[in-house]
Amino acid sequence: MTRKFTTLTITTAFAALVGAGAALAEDGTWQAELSPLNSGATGSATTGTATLSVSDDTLTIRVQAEGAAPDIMHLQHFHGFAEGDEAATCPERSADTNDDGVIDLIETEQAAGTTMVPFHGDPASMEIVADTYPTADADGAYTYEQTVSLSALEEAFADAFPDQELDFDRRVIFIHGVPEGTQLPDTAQSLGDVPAHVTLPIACGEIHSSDG
Ligand SMILES: [Cu+2]
Repeated sequence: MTRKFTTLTITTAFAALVGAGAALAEDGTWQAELSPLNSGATGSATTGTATLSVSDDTLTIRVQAEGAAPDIMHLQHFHGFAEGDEAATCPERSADTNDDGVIDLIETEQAAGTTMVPFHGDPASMEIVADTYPTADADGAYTYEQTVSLSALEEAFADAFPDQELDFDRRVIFIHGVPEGTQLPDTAQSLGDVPAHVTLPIACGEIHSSDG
């Protein structure tokens, strides 16, 4: 009698585990407090809050930013390491390895890894170059909100980064972009043909689960 009960309990527990495993990411909420980067070069301190909420197959991404350069589009993404299980961190002052006074996109890579998921009109497209990133208002503020099919994003992410899962807890969020014509050192590096003023990081925050 006792044995039968135990077997049944284990079977039920196992079924529950398998069921939970079917969803790659569990429901929950993650947050990042965004702190200014390169404010010496930009002349303003960009701050903000990003929230990622997963409910069933819906990921809702919200970013509220202020102190960004007004009236221009701001690239924003989460970055992380494409290999291994290292957690990305926001770059410190010492990340300016060529000592030109700015931490450019390439100089963030040692601490934060690579550009992963864009927060624009279609994150699951994984297209980094796009014109649907948010634009700051005349006061340098913007609110971005986008819902994404979690399964579509996970599929696209797995194609781009075969050894990785979304793993928000190991990622950081960057906001980029200063006005064209901002005086940047010639040594400021960028991504491919994209001008350095577009990708210059202006805020960064590490993502943490806010579910305790
Ligand atoms: Cu980025």
